[in-house]
Amino acid sequence: MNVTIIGGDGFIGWPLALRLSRDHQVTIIDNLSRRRLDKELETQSLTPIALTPERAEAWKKHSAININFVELDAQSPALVDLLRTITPDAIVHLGEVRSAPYSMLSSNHRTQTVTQNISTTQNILEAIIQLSQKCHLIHIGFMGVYGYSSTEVVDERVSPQDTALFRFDPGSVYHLSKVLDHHLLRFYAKNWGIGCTELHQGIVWGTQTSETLMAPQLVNRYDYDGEYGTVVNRFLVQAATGHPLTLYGKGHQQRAFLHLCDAVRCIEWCVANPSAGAAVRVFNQFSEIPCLSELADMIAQLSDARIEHVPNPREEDEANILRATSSLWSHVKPAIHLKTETLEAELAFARSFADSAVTKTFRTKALWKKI
Ligand code: USQ
Repeated sequence: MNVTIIGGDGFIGWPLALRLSRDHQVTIIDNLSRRRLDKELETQSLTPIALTPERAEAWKKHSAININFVELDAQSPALVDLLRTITPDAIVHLGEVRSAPYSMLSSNHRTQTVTQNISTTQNILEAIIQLSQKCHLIHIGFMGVYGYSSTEVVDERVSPQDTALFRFDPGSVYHLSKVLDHHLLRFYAKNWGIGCTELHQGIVWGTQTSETLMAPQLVNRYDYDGEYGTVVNRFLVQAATGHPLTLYGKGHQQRAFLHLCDAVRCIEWCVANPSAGAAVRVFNQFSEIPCLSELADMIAQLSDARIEHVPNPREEDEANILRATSSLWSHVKPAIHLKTETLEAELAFARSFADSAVTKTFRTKALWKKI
């Protein structure tokens, strides 16, 4: 298959590009905005990531596989002509501003997240309807779109005729933009017959996959700062650098999690098994739902780190029960779980780069109520 990954230079996009290129012809389209955001946030990936052409060159050297890279903003009108030359059978859309705290930093960040994410998704859908061939769109949504009440979250296929909506209750502007994306996908599927898969992922943790481990220049990015770092990877770097683990509020929040290797495997399965016909197929994608204080305890025990109950910068229930299932489990069983041995290996990896951590970025600047 011919597969285009929009946002293929990012945290999930890069390891996904490497994996898919083993069986498919892969093109990365990326505007490299995630790298520029590091400058704005005065942080950097814990791991020293190579420039995109250098990464692709290193992959070619180690695997003899070519990955095409085109630097382009997927909001650009030039996207359609580019896709006409690529003729993709599938597009994986990871090209969005992808952080809940970042989206809540200020009025500008809220506006940027909504406008950029919605216009990118719509431009991709517009481009697909101009293509002369069928193209399956895989969009990455997140479990956070459902919110965290006690209602069970099931995934399902949504036919173009369905008028019932999922029960969405986003907790950040970023998650709100994913809800708006969902409506775009449904409308384009209904009206133009586009086949879409939407993956509602849990919080992805871990950094490396078997491919990114093959050479130092292939290493994946590792975010740990207060805006782009997600909770497990943040706790690991905090523990690795001898800092307290910043548990927000009571820590009785339950969240869905997934290791990066399993995230890549799930997307790989969706590429190989497209959604049939005109519909939005929705899968939840996670491996387990622990409570944050359990996670903090596990990492604290491995490292002797102290747990600090930081006043919660977010508007969220600090003691919820999340009940969810995933129909994707009957096709792809998650293989890596949040347990002592796996966290120990991740902690050792974080320790090997601990000297390069910019520890002043551990504190978030994103306050949910800020005007
Ligand atoms: N938390 C802490 N301490 C920290 C950071 C976070 O206790 O230092 C808590 C938060 O209050 C929250 C939970 O950990 O209750 C998860 O926070 P997170 O930053 O790891 O994840 P979240 O804000 O939900 O959003 C992140 C990414 C987003 C992705 C989402 C997956 O910003 O890219 O979509 O994870 S999900 O939440 O399943 O939708």
